[in-house]
Amino acid sequence: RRRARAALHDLLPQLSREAVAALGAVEAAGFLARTERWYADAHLPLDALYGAVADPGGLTARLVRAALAAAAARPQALRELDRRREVDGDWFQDPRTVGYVAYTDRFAGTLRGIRTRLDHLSDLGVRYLHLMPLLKPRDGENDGGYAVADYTAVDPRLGTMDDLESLAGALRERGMSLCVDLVLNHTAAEHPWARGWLAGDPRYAGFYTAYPDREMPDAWEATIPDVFPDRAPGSFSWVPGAGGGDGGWVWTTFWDYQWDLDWTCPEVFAAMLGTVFTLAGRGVEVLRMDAAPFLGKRLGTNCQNQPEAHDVLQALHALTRIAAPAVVFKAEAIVAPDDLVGYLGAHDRYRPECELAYHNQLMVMLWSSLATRDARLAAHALRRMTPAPPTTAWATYVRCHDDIGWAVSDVDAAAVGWDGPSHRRFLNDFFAGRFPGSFARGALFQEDPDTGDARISGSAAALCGIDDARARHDPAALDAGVRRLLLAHAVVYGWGGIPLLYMGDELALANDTGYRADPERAADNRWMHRPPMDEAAFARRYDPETVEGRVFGALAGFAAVRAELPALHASAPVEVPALDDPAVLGWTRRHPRGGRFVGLVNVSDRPASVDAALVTGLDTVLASDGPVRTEGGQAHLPPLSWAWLAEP
Ligand code: OTU
Repeated sequence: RRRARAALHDLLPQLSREAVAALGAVEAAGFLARTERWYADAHLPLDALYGAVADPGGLTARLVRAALAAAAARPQALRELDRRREVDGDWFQDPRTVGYVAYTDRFAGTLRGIRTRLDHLSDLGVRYLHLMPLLKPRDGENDGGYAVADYTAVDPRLGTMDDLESLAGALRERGMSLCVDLVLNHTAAEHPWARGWLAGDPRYAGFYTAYPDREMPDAWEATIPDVFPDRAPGSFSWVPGAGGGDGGWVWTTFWDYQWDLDWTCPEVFAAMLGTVFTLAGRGVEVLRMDAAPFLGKRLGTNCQNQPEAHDVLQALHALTRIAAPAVVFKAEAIVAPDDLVGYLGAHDRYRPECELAYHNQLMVMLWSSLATRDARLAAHALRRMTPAPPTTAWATYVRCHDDIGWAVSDVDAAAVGWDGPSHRRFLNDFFAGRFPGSFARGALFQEDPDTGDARISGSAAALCGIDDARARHDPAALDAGVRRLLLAHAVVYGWGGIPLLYMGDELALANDTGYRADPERAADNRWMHRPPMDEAAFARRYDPETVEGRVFGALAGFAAVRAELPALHASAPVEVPALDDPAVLGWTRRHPRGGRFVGLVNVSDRPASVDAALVTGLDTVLASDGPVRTEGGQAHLPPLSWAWLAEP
């Protein structure tokens, strides 16, 4: 830290002159204040990452100058946004913030087409729009856009960079922030960096890793679990011509056409920082840091959640604060609960990192509770999690575009008397519809023949029992399915943080089978829960007599009620009380400005109750079945019901 301070001291006089020349005196004052605030947060992780191969002071100074150039190139409207965010920097923690996630083509055809859907987003209270990967992918299979061939161009099927910029502006006028993916761990094999590296271009030396024989790949693979065991086992792929000789084993954690960047190379860091600045300069406000856990590799480990992954994120984050203070980071780290909070900066060093991270533990626990009709595991696991730091927020969600991996810790399972592996096996059987009496119609994803592990695909509606009930024409089962879907969203919207609504879930869209006819997608059943917008279902959204109308109306209501509850500001800690009835998950929040909040859901098909003391003095502000009834010292919850209560 002392050395970082000394390096900053040496840098400042010259940097001040450069900043005044580039930005003018007024803007320069802000830039220099940000540099002073964030310099050490960049220097220290850069030193940890690259101290052995580069002078950390020199490297940091170079990158701060890149931040200055990015600040100088920032359009006026974004500079105004920067000023605004210096005032309302907690916008992403605000209970008015609701998120929506969609594939541009499946939602609206093109980036320009998104304009026609803005009223739909406003109806749902959306203030944050994540458009799934939209940068130019490789031709052919592209992993849903996660195999990027050019970070500086938009997929021509969706539009252009100028379209992206003007969409970001249109969203901003509506108070909506645009979130875009940044794939950090790998590029497509066709990306210019990969082509340059393969051709021996010195500018890309060290960008990727190749080994001439199996010795090192075997050593690494001994402890690295497979991400895609059924079609892409192992973490290396043979590439002719790689490594300067006949060929080499190139690091490919995911599909063989996705080559892992080598983050031990400082030029990779500089190049990716340039990408961050490009997207920020177009008006992207939230960067979703894809596959964040995989950035640091250490022999003998699972090569996830290593200290280097955090160093990379922290250094990128600090430099982005200097260049474009309106921009926030969201970590995509779908990992075990104990590893998760680290991406929000709650690790041993407590350095700022991402402002947002996916709460996959809450997501997994919702599905586990619905399957078992028992909330004890959820209550236990959620209660013992390290709280999110008060300046950060969870992105809470019921369903995302990926498979569901059962992040149930063996310790948590044991605490409620269950066996971790058997419970995970049960969840796969249940959601694949193989367990007797299951209401779910999902499918196994990436079943591993060696370990028996698998994950689950399927739309939220299908996993809740709606598809099954529709197929059987069973109105009671349909009602139960709709209740499950809404109950899960009642938790996600009431937990605090940004609730993310996945396109189609507001209309309870069923599993999509269309992908099977497309050779580029047929082998990846995650496409069953990435449907195109169903225009007929969309047209029914205002009709409360339809399933679509019921779900849409309820979710719009959740957003409207939530917006008025200061206790749902993400800075307030969430607590999970111990309740007598195993069918009930409860959570409480207290905000100094907005008093107490209690959320309750009954995940079972029978009536349940909790001690009325928990809700004494609170009003029901939202509920599935009218105000919560208290009687005989108990508060009563009908089957598959939800309720939010708050201090009047
Ligand atoms: C992410 O997911 C994306 O969400 C996926 O759609 C991509 O296929 C993948 O990266 C590759 O770019 O392992 O099964 O902890 O869960 O990065 C999906 C993070 C994944 C991983 C996540 C990854």
